[in-house]
Amino acid sequence: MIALLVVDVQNDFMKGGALEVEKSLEIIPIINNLIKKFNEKKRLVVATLDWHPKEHKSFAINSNKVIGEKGILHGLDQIWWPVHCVANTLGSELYKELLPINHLIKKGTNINIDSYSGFFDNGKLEETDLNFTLKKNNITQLYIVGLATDYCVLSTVLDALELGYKVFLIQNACRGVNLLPEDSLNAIELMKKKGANIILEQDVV
Ligand code: VGL
Ligand code: ZN
Repeated sequence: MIALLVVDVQNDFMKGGALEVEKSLEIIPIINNLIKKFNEKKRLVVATLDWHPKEHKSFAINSNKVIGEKGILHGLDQIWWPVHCVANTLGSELYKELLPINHLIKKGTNINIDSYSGFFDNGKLEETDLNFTLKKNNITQLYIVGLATDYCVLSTVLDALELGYKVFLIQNACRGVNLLPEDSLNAIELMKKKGANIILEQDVV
């Protein structure tokens, strides 16, 4: 069975949000087309939500660091982010123009460790319900879209491949942070090298 996985399409990553991803509005109609198509075919649609306590240590201000710089958190490489996607705030809600999605998976809830992938935290210490939900629905193939290409989409795709899913990354339904201008293209190359099929929305049947 096939599922659509919508990664972190939340207000804080959209225009005017705390961690705005450039051109992220452009992917909304594309993702909505996909949601419509999947709903019509009675296929599963799942969304992940970046869902941080306000004390989260990935926020520069909570670790006495500078936004955008690199450091170490919980023994792992970390980029210091602005406060974003605080649980139960407007910024953490799914973008209002996105069609409704029934299955929601929250991640990033442990203050001491960041969580880019929808499956595990960055240290693979804890697991979300995502793999369980997919397995319960006999999903073997994943179409993945959303934000951000170079962080949460990348990590989610790599974990999905490791877990044995056949993965289709829909390139025109993703946008990246691009701290370095080439980050998203490098992420796409890496996903491809690891076995993801890089496609466009038009290719989805
Ligand atoms: C994300 C940075 C921090 C993402 C989440 O959704 O890609 N990026 N938290
Ligand atoms: Zn985050």
